[in-house]
Amino acid sequence: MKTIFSPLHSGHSGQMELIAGAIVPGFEKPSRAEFIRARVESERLGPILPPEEFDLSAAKRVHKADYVDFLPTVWPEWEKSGRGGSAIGYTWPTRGLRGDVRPKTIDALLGYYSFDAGAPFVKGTWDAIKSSHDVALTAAGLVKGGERAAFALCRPPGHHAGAAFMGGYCFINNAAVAAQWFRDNGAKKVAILDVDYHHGNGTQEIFYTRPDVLVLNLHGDPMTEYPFFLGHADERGEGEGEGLNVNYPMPFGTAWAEWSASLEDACVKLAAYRPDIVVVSLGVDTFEKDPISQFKLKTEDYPKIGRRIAKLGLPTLFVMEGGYAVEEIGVNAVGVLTGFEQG
Ligand code: 6XA
Ligand code: ZN
Repeated sequence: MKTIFSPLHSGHSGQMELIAGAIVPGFEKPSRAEFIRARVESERLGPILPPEEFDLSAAKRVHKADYVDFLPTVWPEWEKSGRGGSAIGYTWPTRGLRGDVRPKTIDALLGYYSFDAGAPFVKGTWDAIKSSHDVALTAAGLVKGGERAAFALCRPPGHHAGAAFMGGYCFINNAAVAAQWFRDNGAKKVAILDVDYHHGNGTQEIFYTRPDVLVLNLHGDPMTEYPFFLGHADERGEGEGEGLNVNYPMPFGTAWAEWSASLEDACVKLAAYRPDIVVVSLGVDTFEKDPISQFKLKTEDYPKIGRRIAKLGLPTLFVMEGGYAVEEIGVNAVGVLTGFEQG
């Protein structure tokens, strides 16, 4: 399997984040991608190739154009305002406030275009976002070109980013952009299987009323886990998308026996949908030693995930999402991929 990777991810570095009442160095850091790249090499998964450059037209098919156009302006505007550090919003248009009026200053716009303080910008952030998007589309191109699978080693991740908002380390929803690109390039139906520990609220929002993209999400129950405000089992899609959003919220402490039962159910539903392509939002923060997560998957479980996905027998694009136990992130992520190749 080929891996697409860009060194430009590393400019998105040194961000601070607000978590559990403290400002701390960002968990979503460059070494994550480097550990995965090193493991791809040492396991000889296949060649590691740079992305091609794509314009933002595919991104604007799933995100609002004004949101996409805002992203490259953030750091220049922040610098103009005389500040360094991390550009983060601090006021959000929640219930009872006007979310329909676009404000004017950078602080206000950062709040307007986000749902939390979890997507900070530094100087290299836009170039990293754009490269991550290019990585996903380049890998999608390989799958469309006939490869059985490809690995988009995306950083920053994407699944929390919605049509017009960032959050949770995510800016452009790489998996959603790739799914849309497949639709626009011949695929009639696409399925997105999100195995990251956190609910992919952005992906759900983007495709919620769509009949042509099935979204399946396995994740920590939002009653007690981030992103808290989406990801319940009764969210099943709407209108033409009715029945085509499937959530598997699971409690803290979930280990392979229960988690794999959800995966099995998701795979059965996925197969019944008969998509042309599968996009896997591949997070490995389900790992027992993940510093911000509460599931109990073990290193030996990750190849089994890959083998189950391989059994679907469908062209598959793996898009990297979360995972913060940096020492093991490469072993676990590449474990899924080698499991797929053996399956
Ligand atoms: C709270 C935690 C963000 C989790 C991001 C993640 N700021 N999503 O891993 O998949
Ligand atoms: Zn996650």
